[in-house]
Amino acid sequence: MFDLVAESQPERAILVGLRKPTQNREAAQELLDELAELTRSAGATVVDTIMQQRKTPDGATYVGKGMVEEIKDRLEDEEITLVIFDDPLTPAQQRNLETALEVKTLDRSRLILDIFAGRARTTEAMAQVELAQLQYLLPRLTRAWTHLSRQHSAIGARGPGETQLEIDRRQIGLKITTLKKRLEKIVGQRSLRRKGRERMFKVAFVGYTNAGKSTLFNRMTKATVEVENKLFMTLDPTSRAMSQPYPSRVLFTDTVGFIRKLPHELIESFKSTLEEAVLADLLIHVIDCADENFPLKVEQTQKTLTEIGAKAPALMVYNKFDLSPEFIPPPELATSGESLLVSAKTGAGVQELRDAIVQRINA
Ligand SMILES: Nc1nc2c(ncn2[C@@H]2O[C@H](COP(=O)(O)OP(=O)(O)OP(=O)(O)O)[C@@H](O)[C@H]2O)c(=O)[nH]1
Ligand SMILES: [Mg+2]
Repeated sequence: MFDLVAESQPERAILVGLRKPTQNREAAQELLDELAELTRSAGATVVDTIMQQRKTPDGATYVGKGMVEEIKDRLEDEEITLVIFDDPLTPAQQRNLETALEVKTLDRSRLILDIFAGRARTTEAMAQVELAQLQYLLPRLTRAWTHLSRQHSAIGARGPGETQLEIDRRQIGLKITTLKKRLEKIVGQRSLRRKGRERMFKVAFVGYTNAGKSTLFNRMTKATVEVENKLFMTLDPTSRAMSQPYPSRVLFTDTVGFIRKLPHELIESFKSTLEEAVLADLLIHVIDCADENFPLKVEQTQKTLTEIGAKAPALMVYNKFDLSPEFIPPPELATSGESLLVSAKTGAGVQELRDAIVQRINA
């Protein structure tokens, strides 16, 4: 993947999104703002954002021809090294845009994959991210990916009747198989470890990225998971067993966050990690109540939970209450239980959350 954090200076990026005529401006802008957060989390600087109103993306260049010209004009003036599009680009769009703009172009999926690649620390996370990257790359592998085809050493390097493109595809296919096998092995070890925990009451912290899951997890378990105001800080689940003040042993697990337009390759390859939420007896759905767009993020989280098959009841935990003391939880979002207000930062409401967990265990 691209290294967005250049040795010396961060890359300078322009972000481009589309707004359907039926979509309201705020909703479209909010997705672009989130793309900006993602870009910053990847280590690049956002110079500008562009939104074009269109019914559907242009088949050849995503935005219209005129807009391509407009973007191109701005690249030189502002020393832009990167253009990021908010929707998945087809291989053809990607190629045409890169030819026209003569700078690196990425889409949201690839940017998220890049952030995940930069954050992965454990063998498991690294294998999961690599698998997702290769699965993303495979259908996009075309002759334009010249860095993969060794054109000048073609003589002798070709198999009988095989083009370089076919060789590349086959090698990626083999790598995918190897990675899947390696992950299966890791998953096997993990389920052995799970055996020992079967009798514990399992609580998983889930929610949109940056909601404060790790901060709350740390406060409740005295763990020291790394916390930062960046998207996708946590990739690997961390678990802590606690006895006091609970009636039986409770296993708390902090998990990876969700986002809108999460590449399906990532959900697919992070299956074993997401399993922590699937096996939980209780979900703590952490929500940033200081974020005015929280309802959309709650909806996305619930959608992803359904998609991965996590069916445990959820406590709706509105975090960052210190930033928004007037906040009142909307009852319609609490689909399977009560809502609580907490501040992981100050500790307000955390005792009530513990009490609610005790009640659930006793029930
Ligand atoms: N003011 C305030 N800030 C908070 C609170 N809880 C978390 N934060 C901040 O929110 C940011 C994100 O916190 P994390 O705990 O890393 O969030 P997360 O949900 O684990 O995020 P990912 O792992 O990236 O999905 C950090 O800058 C925290 O310091 C809170 O109760 N109040
Ligand atoms: Mg986290």
